[in-house]
Amino acid sequence: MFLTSCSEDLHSGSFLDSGCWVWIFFMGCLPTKHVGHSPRSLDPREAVALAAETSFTVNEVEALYDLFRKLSNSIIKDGLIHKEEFQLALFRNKKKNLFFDRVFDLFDQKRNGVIEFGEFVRSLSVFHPDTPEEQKVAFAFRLYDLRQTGFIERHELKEMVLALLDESDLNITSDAVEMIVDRLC
Ligand SMILES: [Ca+2]
Repeated sequence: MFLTSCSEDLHSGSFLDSGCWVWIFFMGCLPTKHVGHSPRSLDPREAVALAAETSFTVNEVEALYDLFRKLSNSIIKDGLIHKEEFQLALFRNKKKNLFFDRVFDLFDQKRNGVIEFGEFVRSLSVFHPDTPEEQKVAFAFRLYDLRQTGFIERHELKEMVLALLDESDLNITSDAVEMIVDRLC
């Protein structure tokens, strides 16, 4: 059902389009087999606390931990997701762009340049089907409010539209971009 809703968003050009994409990517990466008895496994108390705080179940938090371990040790094996690791996971070998930077910044809630497990789970929870719409909208708003002024200005919207088009490898004329932005404003 959520995928259907994402598809509808994509057609409607909703602010949540990019969020759907992030969600589908990460959920698609969830390991099918639990890592299990590793000394580096998740503290059960943390799993319970994160499940209480987010829309995920304890089992889902544990599964996300397996994914987090994989991503956080992909380049710099320190149990934290650095920007390079995030880029590798989301964009493979593509060059990074504004959209990527904004998504990373929103996941990096402490603004210390790395994504910890709690930040990873809390951020992904925004895209969970059971998460209240207000939280999704607030996240999308922050994504587009590039200068964090509390307003989404026309040029910010245009920058994000250009970044998303670039990410999609679509060649659209400048006039067409202006029309898209005009329709969204
Ligand atoms: Ca790392």
